[in-house]
Amino acid sequence: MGMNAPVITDVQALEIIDNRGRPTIRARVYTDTGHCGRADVPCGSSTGSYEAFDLRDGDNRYGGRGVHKAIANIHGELRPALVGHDVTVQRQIDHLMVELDGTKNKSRLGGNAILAVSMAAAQAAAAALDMPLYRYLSTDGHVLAVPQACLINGGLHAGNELDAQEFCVMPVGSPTMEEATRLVCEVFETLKGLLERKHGKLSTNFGEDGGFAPPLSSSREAMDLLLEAVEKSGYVKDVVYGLDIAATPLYDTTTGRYRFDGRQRTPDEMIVAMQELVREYPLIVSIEDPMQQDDLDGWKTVVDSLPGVLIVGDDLTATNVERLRLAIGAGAMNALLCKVNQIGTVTEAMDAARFSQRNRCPVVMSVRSGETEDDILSDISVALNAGVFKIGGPHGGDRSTNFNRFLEIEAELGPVARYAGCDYAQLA
Ligand code: 2PG
Ligand code: MG
Repeated sequence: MGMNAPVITDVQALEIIDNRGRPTIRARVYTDTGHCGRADVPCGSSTGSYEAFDLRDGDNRYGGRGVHKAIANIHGELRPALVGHDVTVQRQIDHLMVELDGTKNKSRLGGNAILAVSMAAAQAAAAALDMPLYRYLSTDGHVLAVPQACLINGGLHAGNELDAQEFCVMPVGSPTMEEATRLVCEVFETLKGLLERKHGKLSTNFGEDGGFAPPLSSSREAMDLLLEAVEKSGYVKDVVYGLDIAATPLYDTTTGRYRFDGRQRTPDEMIVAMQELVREYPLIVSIEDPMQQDDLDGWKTVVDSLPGVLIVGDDLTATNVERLRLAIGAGAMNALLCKVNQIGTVTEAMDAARFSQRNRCPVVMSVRSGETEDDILSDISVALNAGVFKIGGPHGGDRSTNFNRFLEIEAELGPVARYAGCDYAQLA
């Protein structure tokens, strides 16, 4: 920016709660133009070990999950370093915070503290420049990602016996985000009715991704229900499917076995299980974390044996360019799950996404299981022209918020907007 660049005048943070009733950070960045940017930090439950450090108090409040220490770091260290800084140079702001932390995984100040300020600074800059955030982050952002909507939850996100974590619909045949959203919600309603009839009312309770958590115990039962709900809703031609196996927590390092779909499996048997699922359900176009995060050879076999299927790295890569370089170099993945809090700054998350896109691995933006009503991820998705957005189910304000921001952006962009649709894997 030129001589009159807007400058940061204050940074304030507050402990708030997320959708699970656990504490998280809300930060505000203020500028000398009278503007303010606000952001809340998400949090996972099926977290990989390569993620940025989530700094928690470890005392008797909230079972040790309080964020007072992280907030003290924002006020005591990040605030003085940033006051007076041009708010419109996101890369410099993020770099400065990473350097100040000085550790590899942001464990000194906390990845959650740094991310809160990083996102709030981006919002403040966009506000000060009177631009929507997606436009501030990229002059070319115009793609509305296919929402990968998790309608059936299992794994660590549900109290049922389903081992795989997420069974999702992807409305690739819809012409617009507006229609894609309608499709997801109509299928969700139909599924509710089906579950009630087949498994009783209790089966329509919700899981942690905003989908249902019915008492199922196999991937086939979950897939059959999704297929039936889509058919009954009249959308057979428009929908493909995505799974998140979230295999790392299913893997027992002492026995070297996975617990999956009712039995113990060796890594080879796990690979076969993935191949069988795709053979039986050829409309599965995306499988995330099919193997545990350190089995690069296993991942490569999955990639090689399932051409045309996105094999998406989440715990494997943790939105980290170094991990990505390793995984892409090993041929162990062909798509990236991008979660901003895995790496801890907006700049680094966007760098990881762009690195992935340059290497012909499409980007799936993603929420966490622990979210607030913050909708920043939709703007980042549009800025990156990401092809898919793993958005959760449509239940709860923490889930509807990103759908609603997408709808707002689509309307605002008008004829320039492009819904990714069937090109979800081709976009860079
Ligand atoms: C995942 C996410 C998405 P968590 O595994 O992809 O909901 O779960 O945030 O618990 O890591
Ligand atoms: Mg995952």
